[in-house]
Amino acid sequence: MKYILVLVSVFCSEFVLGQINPNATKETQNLYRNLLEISGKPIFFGHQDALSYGLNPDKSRWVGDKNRADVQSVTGEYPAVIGYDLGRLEFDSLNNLDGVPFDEMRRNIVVTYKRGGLSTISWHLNNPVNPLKTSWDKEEFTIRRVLSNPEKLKVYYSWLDRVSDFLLNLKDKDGTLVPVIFRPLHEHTGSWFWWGADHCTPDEYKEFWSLTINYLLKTKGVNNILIGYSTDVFRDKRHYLERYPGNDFADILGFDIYHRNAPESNQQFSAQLKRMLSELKLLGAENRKPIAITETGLEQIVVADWWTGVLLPVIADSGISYFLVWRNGYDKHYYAPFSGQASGEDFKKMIKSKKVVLEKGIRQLSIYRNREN
Ligand code: BMA
Repeated sequence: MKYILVLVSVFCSEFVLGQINPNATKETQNLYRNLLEISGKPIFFGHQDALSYGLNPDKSRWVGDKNRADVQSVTGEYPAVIGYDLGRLEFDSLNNLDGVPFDEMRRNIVVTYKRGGLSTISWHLNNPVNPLKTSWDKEEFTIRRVLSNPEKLKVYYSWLDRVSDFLLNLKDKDGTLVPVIFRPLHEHTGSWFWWGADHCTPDEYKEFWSLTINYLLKTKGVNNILIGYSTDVFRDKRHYLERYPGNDFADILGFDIYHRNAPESNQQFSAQLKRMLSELKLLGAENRKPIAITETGLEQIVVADWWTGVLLPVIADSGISYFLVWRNGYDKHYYAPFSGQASGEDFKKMIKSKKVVLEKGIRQLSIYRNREN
């Protein structure tokens, strides 16, 4: 019996090889294993802030309506993946940087888990060197200054304490911790955030990243997160890995890419996405990590058949676990169809293809269960 147990545990630990946190909760380990196993067959559709606000047919905003989501009013189903952002959790703010109450966020993450869906969390945090400045205010060499100044580092750790509290409070009624993807310090191949490429060296970025992850996982014992690493557009494998902190510090490999200047750039976008996906697929396979398009979208979806005409042909066999489109913020800034929006029919066509799924598709796959049994 003992022998069998040892064998089973060896097999299991080998099976989750690639996941960085050996102390991850059972549900979090299952999630990792299932994402690897499903590997994009089917792909999960995700939408940022889907349950928090959106647009009415006349493009005025709705905010905080219970059980409402734009994709749901188009298809009858909630997205499979929902994105959230913790920006402003650093302070005593009740709402995040886009006005979403943190309490509501917490509740929606649990509701999504109960529904069998997945939540992913980014963090547009302010600047620890000067907390009045946002992610987009580029104080010179913030990371270097935080790493070399114990006072600033203390500020940053106090912010991570708040993030840990938030994550460790994601519990269902039985007290089970809800697994989520945490995706910090994103789009770092670009330079629009203070942690971006022009504002720190690769070594500084990596050190800052590993300090962050070690603090969350080891010091704070946040065992219900998978860590997402996501660049912005990258030139090649070398560029993708230039600031990669190593296989012990990231669970999911992804990138963010937006389609701009459509329809003129349709071909160009497809070609670029195709190249990046084929490189990501190799990286995922080499490192045994699930892969994803962690953010994408065409603002205002000005191409009515964008979903099946531009996106789907490129992603269909890419092996990505999910793609997440950005938020339906206001009349000129939206990325998912809402009732009356011109790409709605085409979006439904994409879901009909079964290559991309919403709420029902992800629920059937029981991503938090050990599906071997
Ligand atoms: C950006 C825009 C901003 C928003 C930020 C963080 O892409 O949507 O309006 O504040 O993301 O969600």
